[in-house]
Amino acid sequence: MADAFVPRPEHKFSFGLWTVGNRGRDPFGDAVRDPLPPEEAVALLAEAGAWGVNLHDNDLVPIDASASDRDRIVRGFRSACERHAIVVPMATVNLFYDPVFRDGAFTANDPRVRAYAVQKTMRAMDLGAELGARIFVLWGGREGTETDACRRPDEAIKRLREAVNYLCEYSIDREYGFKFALEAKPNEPRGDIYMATTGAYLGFIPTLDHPEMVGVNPEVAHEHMAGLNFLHAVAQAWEAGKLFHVDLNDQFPGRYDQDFRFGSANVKSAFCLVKFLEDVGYDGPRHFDAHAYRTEDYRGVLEFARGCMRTYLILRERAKQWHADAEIQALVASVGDAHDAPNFSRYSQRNRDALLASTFDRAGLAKRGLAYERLDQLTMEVLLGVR
Ligand code: GLT
Ligand code: MN
Ligand code: MN
Repeated sequence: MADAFVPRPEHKFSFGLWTVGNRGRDPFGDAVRDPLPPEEAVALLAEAGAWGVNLHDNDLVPIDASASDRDRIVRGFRSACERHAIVVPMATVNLFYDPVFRDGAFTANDPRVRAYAVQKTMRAMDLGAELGARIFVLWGGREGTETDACRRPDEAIKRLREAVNYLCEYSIDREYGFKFALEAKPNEPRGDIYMATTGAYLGFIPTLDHPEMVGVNPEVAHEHMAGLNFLHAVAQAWEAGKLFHVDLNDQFPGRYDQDFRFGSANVKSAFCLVKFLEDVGYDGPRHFDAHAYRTEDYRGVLEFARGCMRTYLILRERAKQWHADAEIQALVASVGDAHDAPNFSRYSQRNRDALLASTFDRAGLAKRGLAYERLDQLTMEVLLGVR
């Protein structure tokens, strides 16, 4: 693949151990791939050209490992990362797999489960810090309900706040320098998950003790599952200074969590997303939280990983082309070119009176064609490679 679409470290492409290590289990069928030991996952990612690897505590260290086993495993993993020049930008904690979390982790009704969840997260933070991670993702997959008779949802929010506040203090206390990135999802594995959308977390964060330490980790599939526009969620997070991380994958709306290869389902939304991230200069990791089809062996997994990065780079190239296209730019510029509009950018008595006294040619304004059909067609032609 000697072309312009070769991943480089400055692109900051990362994958979770659980992504390339996904064994193809689903609710109706068992694993189709053998386990991929973490050190081999690192080798596979290096071969694909990735920059970073992310992990849950238990992707690397089994939940019941002894302290000495833990240290041995971590040492081996660290040296594999060094050998393959792969960094660990983000760490997270598994608060969803073990049956103890069946009623939630930070929001569970049993205070012992809540305390265990916080303790488990503190240990996952120790592990992440040891591996050099500076971003800590919290995805509350089990924080939800099948029946809302079980607890008041506002109580769940209070518990979640208490836990995140505690974890921020722990990071400060240990001088880990973590930024927390909260990841929303509307449902699955719970019937409903609290904090269903990125927007919900953006409303929650300012209520925390250390809001400056906490942002979001939006995932394409999770907003698409809810039928929402992912780019709009990302843009709101970016504008609020809260886009600490991003989970790239793909998903058809209204289905179970598909976690498809980036750009493989909704190529136009993927294009607009890449264009946005590049336009604003998003500088964080571009993390692919997806997995290969169940039909694949590990060769297919390698192709899957390459495909995620390659599609991103192709779309980035198309975005540059879109910006350089004179006809497209003329159309974009012509939409907002009315210079005789009254100024209302900042409120003052003078411009209040001027605005109230203004007259508008309402019918004329409504008649002017905006040429978005042409604009979209040209955008599609850039995307389809015929311009
Ligand atoms: C899990 C989930 C992802 C989260 C991961 C982090 S785990 O695979 O589907 O969206 O980002 O906990
Ligand atoms: Mn997902
Ligand atoms: Mn995710």
